[in-house]
Amino acid sequence: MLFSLNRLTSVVALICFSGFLVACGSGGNGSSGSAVSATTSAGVAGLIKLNQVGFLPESMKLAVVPDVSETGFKVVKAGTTTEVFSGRLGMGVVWDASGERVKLADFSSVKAPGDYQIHIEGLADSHVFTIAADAYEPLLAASIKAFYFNRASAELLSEHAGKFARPLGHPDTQVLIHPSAASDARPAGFVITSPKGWYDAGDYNKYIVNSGIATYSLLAAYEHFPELFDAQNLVIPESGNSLPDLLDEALWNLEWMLSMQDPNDGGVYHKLTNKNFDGTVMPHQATSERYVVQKTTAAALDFAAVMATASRVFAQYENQLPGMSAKMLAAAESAWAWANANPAITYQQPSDVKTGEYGDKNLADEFAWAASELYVTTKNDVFYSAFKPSETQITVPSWGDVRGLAWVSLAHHRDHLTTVADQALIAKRIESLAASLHTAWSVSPYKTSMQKGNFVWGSNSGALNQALMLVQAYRLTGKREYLDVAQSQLDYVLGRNATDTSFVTGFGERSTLHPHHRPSEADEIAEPIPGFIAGGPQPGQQDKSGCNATYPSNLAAKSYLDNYCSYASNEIAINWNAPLVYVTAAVQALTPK
Ligand code: G3I
Ligand code: 9MR
Repeated sequence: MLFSLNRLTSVVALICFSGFLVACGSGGNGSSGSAVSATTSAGVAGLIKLNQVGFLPESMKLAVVPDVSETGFKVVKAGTTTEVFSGRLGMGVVWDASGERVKLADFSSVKAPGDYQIHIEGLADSHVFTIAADAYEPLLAASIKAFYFNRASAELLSEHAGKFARPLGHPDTQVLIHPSAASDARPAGFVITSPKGWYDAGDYNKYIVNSGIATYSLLAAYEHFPELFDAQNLVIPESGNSLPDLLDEALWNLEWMLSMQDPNDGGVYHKLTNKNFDGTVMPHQATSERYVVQKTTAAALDFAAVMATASRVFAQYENQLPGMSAKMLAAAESAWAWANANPAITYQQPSDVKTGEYGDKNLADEFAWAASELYVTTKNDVFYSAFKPSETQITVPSWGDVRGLAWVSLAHHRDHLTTVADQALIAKRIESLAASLHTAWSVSPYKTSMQKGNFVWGSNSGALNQALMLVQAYRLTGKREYLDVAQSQLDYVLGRNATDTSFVTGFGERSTLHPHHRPSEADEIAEPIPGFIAGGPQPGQQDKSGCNATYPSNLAAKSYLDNYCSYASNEIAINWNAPLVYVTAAVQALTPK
């Protein structure tokens, strides 16, 4: 629907609407008639691609341009021919991930606030983009508000959810112990209560492993950039209480996670789920029986890491939440003890359960992450040894590989660690990863640190988690290039990619419209719920046998299908939105004013 002649107007309306819901600033895209031609002409390969949301005045600003014979480009005021800047295009270079030869336009020196387009003779003008000091405020708010929209066990009222109001679904007050999770104290069929939490993704199940990295990333955003969140009003039910809204939102999931721990032994159930995925229905229409399934070592360790983190974050809110910080730390410690007593229980999907697995056979990274968070929170050197610093390498985080998060927390708290902490090693690990990502970016025709092999399920979260790690290096060293590469990764998910798509619903002139997200599909509202990032391109196409639509390309960076059927490229997920929150906040907080 947004690709009609009224496309631009509709998008602006949607952005303003999402702004209404999330207390938006003035950073939405401006309007212009000429941008309409950009997506009704030559096809995606012939388009100028850039971050469709925009830039801060001091951001690095790049666009990717098809390999045309023109050697120059102009920045014009949106919808006009009024030139504000002209520059030279780089050389045409082929990106193996997309099979395209492209040139680069650098307009970083344009800093005056306003709405602009890139103009190149013979090409459609680019999408309209904004330069503004508050360009990312609506995006930051909406990317957090998306978690509210994915709350389980909650009625969404119109005063908070606008037209996306919906009845309560999945109360999860009558959850059965699955035979795989049975114990003497809680045999199969025993009923527990485990409400709240966020739906994992486009499905309605709740998984501890994925909740772990998602909740941590939000808590890290708060720990690193509290000033951005302290006064933020997300228009959620808790707004106006004495906690920042971001922490209220995180607490919704933390309370659920706490209920997933068996108080009898400290073990943590791997997931709370139906036996089968729900159909395409609204939450209140999905009424299958719910189970907690198998206690696993990964669940216990991710739980321990997040509870240890939350314990130190909520320690400053003792008056508002008496006892909560201590309760979280005790929960972390008992989960840690359970994991050490049961160090190799990997997830085995029972034959009668068909939902997501988040199975992981390598648990060294989960042990390292839990140990490091417990160390940072308690300053007990035993946990530093358990972290095994010299053996623990650094990688870009994902749900199945969380060791990078351990280094993030150590680096952030480096001035408050005990003497056993190897400060040089912490800095070396962070910088070595950032340097390799910077090298990849330097040689990338699209100026992204995403390489062909990075296009796996949820690739957009890979791009953002690369940025999250680069941000740590910038915070540690102050080297501007690391911030610039992080900006590039944000640019990538907001439109400077081979699909010409801003993958965040409601943001950008051509954004994801049909995510694999049951509420967005079943609610009979044309546009998707705003603020969700789609998984993104990846060539696996595991969903194609069930899709009537065809992927436009098999190439890694172009293998993206904006269709509800495409759960392998177009689902949304909490662990993909969380680094969007983190990176948007970081870029906003760290870019020089
Ligand atoms: O890591 C390997 C990589 O080494 C290899 O080169 C590549 C080749 O395909 O595969 C990579 O593994 C992929 C992995 O995602 C990467 O994280 C697997 O093929 C791929 O099947 C796996 O997909 C997972 C998917 O569930 C299917 O199990 C996604 O990570 C995971 O995010 C996704 O999670 C689902 C939940 O199960 C249910 N809820 C929705 C959620 C999001 O789609
Ligand atoms: O909707 C499910 C999505 O959340 C999962 O990520 C995905 C892979 O596990 O599976 C989706 O469910 C599909 C199922 O696997 C196969 N039948 C079609 C379902 C989508 O409607």
